Amino acid sequence: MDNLAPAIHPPSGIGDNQPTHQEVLDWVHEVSMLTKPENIFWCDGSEKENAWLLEQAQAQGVVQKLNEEKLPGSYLHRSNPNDVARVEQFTLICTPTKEEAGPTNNWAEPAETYAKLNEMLKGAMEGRTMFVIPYIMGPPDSPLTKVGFEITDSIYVVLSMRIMTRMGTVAVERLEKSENGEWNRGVHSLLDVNPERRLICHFPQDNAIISVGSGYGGNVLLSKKCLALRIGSYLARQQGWLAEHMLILGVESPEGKKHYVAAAFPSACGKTNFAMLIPPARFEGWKITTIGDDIAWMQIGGDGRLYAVNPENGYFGVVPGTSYKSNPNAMKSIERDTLYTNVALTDDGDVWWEGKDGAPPTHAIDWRGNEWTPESKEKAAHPNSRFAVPMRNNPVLDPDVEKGEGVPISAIIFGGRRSDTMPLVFQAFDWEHGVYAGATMASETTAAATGAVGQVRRDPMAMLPFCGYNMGQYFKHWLKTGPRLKNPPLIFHVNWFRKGADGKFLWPGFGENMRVLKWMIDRCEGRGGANESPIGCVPRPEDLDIEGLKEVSPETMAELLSVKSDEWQKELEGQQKFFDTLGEDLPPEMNAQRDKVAARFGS
Ligand code: SAT
Ligand code: MN
Repeated sequence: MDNLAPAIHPPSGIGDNQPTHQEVLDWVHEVSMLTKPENIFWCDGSEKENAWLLEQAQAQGVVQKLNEEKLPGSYLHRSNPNDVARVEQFTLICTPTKEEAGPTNNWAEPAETYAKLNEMLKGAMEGRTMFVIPYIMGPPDSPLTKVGFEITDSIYVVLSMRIMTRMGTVAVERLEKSENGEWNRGVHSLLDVNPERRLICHFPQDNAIISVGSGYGGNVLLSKKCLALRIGSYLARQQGWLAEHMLILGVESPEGKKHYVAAAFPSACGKTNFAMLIPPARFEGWKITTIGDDIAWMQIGGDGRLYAVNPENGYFGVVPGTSYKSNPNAMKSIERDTLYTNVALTDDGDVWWEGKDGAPPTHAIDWRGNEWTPESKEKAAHPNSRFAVPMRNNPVLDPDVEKGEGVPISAIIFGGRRSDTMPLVFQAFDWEHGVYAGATMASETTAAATGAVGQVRRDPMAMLPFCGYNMGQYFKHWLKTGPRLKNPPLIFHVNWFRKGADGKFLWPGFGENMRVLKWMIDRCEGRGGANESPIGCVPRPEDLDIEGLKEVSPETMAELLSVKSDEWQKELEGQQKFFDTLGEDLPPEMNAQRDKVAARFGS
């Protein structure tokens, strides 16, 4: 299913909703003079428009309709096999100085990069349609909400953006009313989907993004990682708020007491699963609700607490491994109105992936479009295959998801995928120690980005690929935010992925993570015991409610909660190495915190 389809010509009443905003018009004109599309399609986000675009996308073979009875309103897209994940090596931060982007980002000089991109974009849309997508990130009435316009020559991007953002008139109206006139300019072109001509470029000073040569989610849905995180984090520092790679969930006790929690995990570490968790039987009466599964924008409220909104309108989740066992709420969400990318197609127009409930089909078409049977060596679905689904499909969507002021955050959780070293959970002693715990986060790499899978890399606050400026400055911004909060959230670190000597996971994860969450809520309410370890407060086995959890023996529990001096010596060395790469921008508090941990270990 090639993305590179010829122009489409809508009937009148579709694609002609041109806004009157002069700056937008000038910019669109400028980009069209450069890229030379056959026509311009002004998106309004309406049902009528979407239905027509879906027809066109099917006719062009960009998407395929799935079985209407099994998966109403759902479609399958296959990306180019060379284009299935984010490409960090081709993701650039273009600030006037290299220093501003910092040592963890790929920097490029803005004027040179614009010149190079303009060269690549010359005539790039000839014979094709240029879509203009107005969208907002954030609830319509939130002070945090941002306006963006994305120009794209991919109909798949338009269909996805309509799911992932609030698209159309709402954005045009918001820009018209805006006091500061701030809006993001995003230009995307598939070019010829050639990995050698693939670049995802951010110009934070200009609030602009240009992405070429890819058709894959995180590279081209410019609202998501590009605006909401990279440009977002840059604006957040300037404007005194936080743009974070965090899910947001609500936890309600049987007595009706509710807390909200924000949690940062690297891509493909189970954020979507955690955000939709179903508590085990032992926790009858407890309810988890979802505000967001990937991104949190947080600001300080009038009462001195941290308030979070989810800027997105849908979920772009990893499909493989999603099942009624791992995430029933996600399964229910993706039974309709879902745009699947790179999963397998069964003979009856259903979808299949590794880890789905039930037996695999005897025959399917795999994510590359090849014949597949259970005997095939190749995977049926790509490990980073995705679903895009409107958040309204989530059976446990939080009722306050549209609240403009956001929801008050009681706890922040950092976590990575670590086979050893990191206990199941610990609590930071205070805000500064919590920032250090986030800053030293590390995780084994996953299929969400191209490159080797399973290597431990530092991924501070899960923002390594998403921070739009100097990481040392980013830590400073976090350090400065704490003292501005009268009632700061408690900060925790979790690791669901610790393994035993036999290489098997020690903790069952998924719904059982409720047990750890419950301890964190206890701590927020001033209850819940813990041991003070050198790395933070670790619950004693008796502090966690593990009733009914037969698969975790007392020995396993002890192993899960253990803090081992030899592993930590190595860990502290790894942290030091990472800190050293940040040079002078690293706030001194970070090394001081590290030294304190070392001292508590007595070394
Ligand atoms: O980057 S994506 O938005 O495609 C998904 C992820 O890596 O979290
Ligand atoms: Mn993510």
